[in-house]
Amino acid sequence: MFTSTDIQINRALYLIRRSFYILLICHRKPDADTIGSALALGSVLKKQNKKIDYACQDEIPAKFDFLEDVNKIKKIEQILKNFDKYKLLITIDCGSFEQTGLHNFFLQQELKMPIINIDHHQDNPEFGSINIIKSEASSTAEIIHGLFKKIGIKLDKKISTNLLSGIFGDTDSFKNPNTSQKTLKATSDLLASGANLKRVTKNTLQDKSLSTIRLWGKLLSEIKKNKKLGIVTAVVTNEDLKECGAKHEDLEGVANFLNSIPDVKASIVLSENENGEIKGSLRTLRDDVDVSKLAHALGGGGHRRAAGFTMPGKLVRNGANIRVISQ
Ligand SMILES: [Mn+2]
Repeated sequence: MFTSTDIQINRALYLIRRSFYILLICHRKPDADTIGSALALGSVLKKQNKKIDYACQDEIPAKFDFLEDVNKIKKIEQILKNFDKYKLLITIDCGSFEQTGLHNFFLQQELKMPIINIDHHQDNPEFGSINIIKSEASSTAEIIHGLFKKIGIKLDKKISTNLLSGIFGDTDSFKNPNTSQKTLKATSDLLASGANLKRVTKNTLQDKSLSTIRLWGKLLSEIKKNKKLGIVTAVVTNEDLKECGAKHEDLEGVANFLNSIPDVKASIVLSENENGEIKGSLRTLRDDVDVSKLAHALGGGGHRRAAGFTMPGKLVRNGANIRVISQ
């Protein structure tokens, strides 16, 4: 029996067959999943004699330099000039059209080419012409691995390592509850195809700079726990970032780390960004907590176990306390 995903996959394959220039889009604030998945899919498409470009709104952080071909990912501005040559866009791990960064340049309806949207975010609004969404998958890399298997693509070392990086990143080294039997089967298959686990673990686990560790030290020393709700909160102001010589991206992983405390139900990391906004990152490891509900209530979104929101406002220190001033 055909499932609706099979139909979407067949339609996607048809679109790919008839398109020569294809643009693969990584989401803004790129992570290992969007980068590894895009590069893996891109190298398979190149083997099918397609002309592939990769683009991302934001600069790719240096910690991903270990991924082969990562230097081929361009900023969106660099590919705008000849944009109409692309006959197909494939968005990778983008939870919404805004996550692609393309909305800064086009309205979606202005785009002349179809979009294949491959993603695992639970609240993906299916903005593509074709949507291959599996919210039960640990990562987009896991979905793409499944697609390759289904259509009989042979994986080489490079493709396997890129996909493994995506899975390793999104499962937080297989620690997050999104790690399923399917995830581990896919991982095992990637290892059998030559994925370099050592390269992935080394580069993923030793990815913190001195300034990151300083920033973590500062915010960890000030965390607060709400005993009644079992929520731990950490707060970072722009001042803190400056003081530690750290960047906003250095906060990645803190919200997960706070769930190391055994009786914690969920964690929230509130941080200021340069645009006068407060960003909230919510994480839980528990099955009976859905942090996306709180994120939704605050105008954001995400998964049951990992969600976030952004709101205009400031964080103001008042002695040992921090006040959230929303605008
Ligand atoms: Mn992902």
